[in-house]
Amino acid sequence: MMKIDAIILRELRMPLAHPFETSFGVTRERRILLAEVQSEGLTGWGECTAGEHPFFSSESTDTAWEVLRHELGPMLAAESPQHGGDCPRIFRQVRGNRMAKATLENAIWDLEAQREGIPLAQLLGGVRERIACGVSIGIQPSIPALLDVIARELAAGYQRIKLKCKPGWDIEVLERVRSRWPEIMLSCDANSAYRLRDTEHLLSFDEFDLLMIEQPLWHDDFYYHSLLQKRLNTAICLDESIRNRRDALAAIEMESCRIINIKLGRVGGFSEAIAVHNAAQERGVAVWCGGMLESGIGRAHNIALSTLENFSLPGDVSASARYWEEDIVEPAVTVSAEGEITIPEIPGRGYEVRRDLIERLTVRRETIRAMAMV
Ligand code: OSB
Ligand code: MG
Repeated sequence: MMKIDAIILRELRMPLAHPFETSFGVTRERRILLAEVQSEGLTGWGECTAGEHPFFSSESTDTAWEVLRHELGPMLAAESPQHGGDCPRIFRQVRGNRMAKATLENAIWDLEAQREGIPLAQLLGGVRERIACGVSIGIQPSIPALLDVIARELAAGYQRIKLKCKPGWDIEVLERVRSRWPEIMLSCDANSAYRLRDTEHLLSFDEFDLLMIEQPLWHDDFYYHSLLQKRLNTAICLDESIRNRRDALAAIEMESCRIINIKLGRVGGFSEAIAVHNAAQERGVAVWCGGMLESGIGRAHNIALSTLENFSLPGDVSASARYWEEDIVEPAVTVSAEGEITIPEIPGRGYEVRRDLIERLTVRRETIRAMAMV
């Protein structure tokens, strides 16, 4: 049993090293919500992957803060969980708010790994010593600017290039990239920027030998993606619409996609991420780990998750330096010239937290404790 002594919520402001543009907007600075869960002398950390605005999903930094502060934090503080996997039961009364839930559940898994004295990857059932890394490249001011970024990422060793796309930043971009690099592993991510009337246009993506096209249609859809997938040779990968194992089963059954992106926050934490992973594996569907511009804490969790067997495609799990001048973990996450991250062998999340830096970046904090017994 892990008695919870205190849960400390913080919001940090972290400017990105480079602005990140998707079909739904530009991010220049992250508002990162961290949870520090203290239990019997150990500290587990969790990061909320909600965006600054409810544009990727319905959660945002502010909604997650409220739900953590008033609902999930008090629920967890009143319990003494044994495993990270107990959290879905503890939080079952709260509907949705999966990114908020994942913040605390992942911190408990981190705590549990420390208590057991084993790496988090091992606690999760991971089998890899190294994971394969790709990059997600935002929409750029021009095609030449994009080509420069791609050249730099390939030189750094990344194994797969994913391009953010939208109407007006797609066919010509893919043509130019493919003609310069005919052989690279290439994919694109529309973040729901297209509609069914764009089907003919989307079919022309088949020319570019893409590994996949991620979430072309509505953020909450399976059916229309299945209609599109029937006509498209390129594999569809679903991101936004997969909220849990049942969604993964529905999408696989309906043939809405051939690949699944697993994000810890989007599915509500490690338990459900493992469940999605297993469901996909049993049905021969490959998965990879998505990213949400995380700080080193969320990144450490993504790295550990990516060691599970069916994470067979390079993830959007890249080096700290691509995002931050200074990351809040020590050592920073680095990627080898072969485009791999080596899994740390120390207990817990594998990266130390830089408390001094976190303190400097904190703009608000709140402590939650169990109500005193009367
Ligand atoms: O759709 O995968 C996405 C970032 C923010 C919101 C959604 C997405 C992304 C990324 C970035 O693609 C991945 C990364 O962290 O590098
Ligand atoms: Mg995506």
